[in-house]
Amino acid sequence: MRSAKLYRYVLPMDSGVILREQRLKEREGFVVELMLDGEIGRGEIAPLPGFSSESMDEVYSQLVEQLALWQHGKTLDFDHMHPSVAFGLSMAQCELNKTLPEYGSYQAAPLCSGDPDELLPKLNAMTGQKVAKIKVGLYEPIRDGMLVSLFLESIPDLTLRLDANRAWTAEKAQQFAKKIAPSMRGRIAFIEEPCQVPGDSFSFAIDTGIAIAWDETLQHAIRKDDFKLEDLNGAKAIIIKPTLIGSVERCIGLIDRAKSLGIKAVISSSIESSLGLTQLARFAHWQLPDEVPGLDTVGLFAQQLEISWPGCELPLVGLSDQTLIWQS
Ligand code: OSB
Ligand code: MG
Repeated sequence: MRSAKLYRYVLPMDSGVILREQRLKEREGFVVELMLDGEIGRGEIAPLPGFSSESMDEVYSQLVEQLALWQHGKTLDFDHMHPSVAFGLSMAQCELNKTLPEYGSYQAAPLCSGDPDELLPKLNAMTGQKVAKIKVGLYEPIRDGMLVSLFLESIPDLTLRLDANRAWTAEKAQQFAKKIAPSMRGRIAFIEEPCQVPGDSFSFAIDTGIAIAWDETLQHAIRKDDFKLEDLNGAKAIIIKPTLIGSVERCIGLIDRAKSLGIKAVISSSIESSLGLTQLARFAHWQLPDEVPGLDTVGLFAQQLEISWPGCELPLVGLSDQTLIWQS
């Protein structure tokens, strides 16, 4: 017997500067529960305002339609769903049929968006590879360059990931790079999307020797029917945010293609609740066991949902405290 439940959650949070354009004070989304023969599989569907093209209403109608199909034993066609819906439903299925392993990569790259002093204790607590992520492009590029350079000089075993979210012109990106000594540039694992125009980011990588990663560019390109990863050249890494990309199968396809092209793939958060985030950590460990994922976002929330992120002390609220909006 198949049955399903659909919850709508609202959690207090403060996205701070992570989202740049808008500061989210609340995060809302859906959680599906698929039940079959006493087993349960959950998935989170939380389109991210400013990033996802689908709205909560669109997601709701598609979910109800797809859940009815699932209940009648139909095979779901994830390629024709909104990315967030495809991701959440496919994740619920993976949990239900136990293809998603339990063990997760919970050691995420600590995210620093403002005060560099906050990053130091987090780095000291890291056991394996020391890798942190710093948001740049919020202040003057020269200041960013000096800050990055200071971190690299003072912590010799540190590797940095940077993210400019397309903040710079080619000229500003150059001003940033000038502040980083060439001998240090290799310790910047990559900078995500330094320039407004992808072509400028590509030239930046060639001119400076600082590796780049595609994030927004990948999200746009993948919407096209004739998408090919090899057309997105010039980057050392791609950032995969499953909520913005699509089903588990689709993400695995991208990861496999990236591996065969020698491109690093990094699983990253779209600010899911602790429920979705822990599944992303399990997904990351399953598919990319040697890669630190970009999942240090649970701290933006004031509460966790149902499943706790290991080591996180924020209060946990249950799914049963959220609104059950549909069930079969
Ligand atoms: O800019 O990469 C981004 C989260 C939501 C939307 C956009 C971004 C992010 C993150 C997630 O930075 C954290 C990470 O990638 O490490
Ligand atoms: Mg990014």
